[in-house]
Amino acid sequence: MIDETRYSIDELVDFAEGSELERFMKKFSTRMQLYSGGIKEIRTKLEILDEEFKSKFSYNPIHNIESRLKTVPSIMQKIKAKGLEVSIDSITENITDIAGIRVICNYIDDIYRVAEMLTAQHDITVLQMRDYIKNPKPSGYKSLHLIVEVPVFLSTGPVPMPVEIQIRTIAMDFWASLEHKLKYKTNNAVDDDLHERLKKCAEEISVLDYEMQDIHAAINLRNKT
Ligand code: 0O2
Repeated sequence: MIDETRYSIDELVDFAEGSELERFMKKFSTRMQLYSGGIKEIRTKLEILDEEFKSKFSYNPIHNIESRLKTVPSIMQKIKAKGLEVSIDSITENITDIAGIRVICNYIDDIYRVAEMLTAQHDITVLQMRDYIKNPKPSGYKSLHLIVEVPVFLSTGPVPMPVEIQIRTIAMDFWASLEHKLKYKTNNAVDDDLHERLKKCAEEISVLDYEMQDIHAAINLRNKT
């Protein structure tokens, strides 16, 4: 899993902080396969729920699903930034977003509907839930964040794996994606006035989200009567 060609041996040895390199890499690679399994499990669950919803109510709550496995440099950066030991055990214990899934919904209500349907499943354990929709981040960022544990079945039995799920609307995703790129391009040093403008955009987008949801509900009601 580790792309050794991109790093000097010194860097990899430094990453593994004294643990025997080959052993570290083998263990790391096995662990990454498990995270990848976690993504597949959750993705399948979400797809099944979306299809079931569509067949019952002729409507898909999920617009699209994206997933990613955190890159090795990004994991190393995060564990070092937290000032923690660089070891498999420390990474396993402290980095909970190695397996990440982003669920883009059409409307705000769909976010909570999807979260509820998923977390009600008996093999899912919710480790953490952060509602940045009800309590947006100072930047204006909105999203529902869950960290769940899902069993990945190996020949030796199930292994519970943590997966971070970010659920948000198309509008919230539009803002978060552009804001992330803008901050990344400027090395996170966004001037105060630009920060305020970005925050204002997030608020305006939120008004649109609620308005679109109201229109959707009104149309549904009209179609039923
Ligand atoms: P990436 O590359 O997206 O994965 P923790 O992960 O718990 O150590 P934190 O910040 O307490 O860190 O977790 P939080 O806030 O629940 O979620 C972090 C993730 O949310 C980020 O991942 C981003 O994806 C997203 N996020 C949080 N705040 C913002 C924001 O202001 N703007 C945007 N665009 N995204 C945000 P990473 O690890 O930073 O990066």
